[in-house]
Amino acid sequence: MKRLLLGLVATALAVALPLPAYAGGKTPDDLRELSQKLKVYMGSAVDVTALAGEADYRKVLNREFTHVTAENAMKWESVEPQRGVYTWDGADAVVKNAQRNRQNVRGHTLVWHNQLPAWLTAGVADGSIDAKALRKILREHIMTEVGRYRGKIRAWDVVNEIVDDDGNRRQSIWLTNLGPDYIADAFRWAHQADPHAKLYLNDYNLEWNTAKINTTLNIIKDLKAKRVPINGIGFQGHLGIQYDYPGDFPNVMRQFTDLGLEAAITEADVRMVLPVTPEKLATQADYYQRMLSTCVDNGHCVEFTVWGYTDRHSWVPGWFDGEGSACVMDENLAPKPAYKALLSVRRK
Ligand code: 9MR
Repeated sequence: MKRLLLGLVATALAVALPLPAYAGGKTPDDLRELSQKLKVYMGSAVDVTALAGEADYRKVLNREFTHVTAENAMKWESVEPQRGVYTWDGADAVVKNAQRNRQNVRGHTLVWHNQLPAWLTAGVADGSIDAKALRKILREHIMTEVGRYRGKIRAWDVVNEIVDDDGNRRQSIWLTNLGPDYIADAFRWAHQADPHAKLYLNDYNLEWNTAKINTTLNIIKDLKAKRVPINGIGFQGHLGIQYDYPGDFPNVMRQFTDLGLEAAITEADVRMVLPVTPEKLATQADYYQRMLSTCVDNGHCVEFTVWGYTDRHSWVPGWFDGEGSACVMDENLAPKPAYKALLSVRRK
């Protein structure tokens, strides 16, 4: 009888107690703990000036993240501003800081149409660099940069934004001078320079733009058929709450991982038209959470990187008039609802 009563009390208690907030156990304290729990790297782009000069920025970066990408410091104009004159300080600082803080590194980016050094674009424009010379210069660039960080970079964005929004291959100096094979060449050279790095194709609007998706899928199939060493697909993940959430993203990601690639969300941010309101922050939180869930649920998506973790250092206000607040922490590094929403994501 006593036992029965105890049992009844226990049952009543069990019913009365609120359900635990999360089925997967206690909520992680920070993104680093979440990363371990999800088995997905949690990354951030790094502003090298802030890394060097702002102790609070550095502290939070190193506490929260298990993966980093140099926001600008590894781009061609940063590492070779004059022909043959290399400036590795910023890039080295990111890699060194990562090694000290158990962070993996994404190398960004080897072949792009933006942030090229002036000597290169001018030389191509005035004809002093012809196609043959350009191909040699590209090879040299890839071998030098990838070689320098051999063994220290988990994944490279080998080619960035090579398809236009209309689904055509982008008419960059690479395509127009070297023809479409520059892509295969770039992957092969990168592989030669660091055989263990994962080699990615990275692009924006790839979460939803059908024309871009289809062309990119075809490029990858073609590369695979030619046994070109491509390992990953990067979805940049630049979203804005004034646009509908790209609800088909899980299927899109699946189409790519079905080709045998790993996936990463490489530059996530969710901007809004200012001013900030609690409603907008709630929508933003939902977008961030859905993006991370898409990665986690896919099973082949290994990294979720935000394009800057704090509104103090974000590319958004400088690029979109009247927009901002795109990051998971505010200017004072206080967590926004989006940060908490990320912490609540679990593997199914
Ligand atoms: O965040 C970067 C910003 O500081 C630079 O001024 C800009 C120049 O092109 O590049 C930004 O980063 C871009 C990234 O390298 C590639 N995908 C789009 C990112 C936002 O523009």
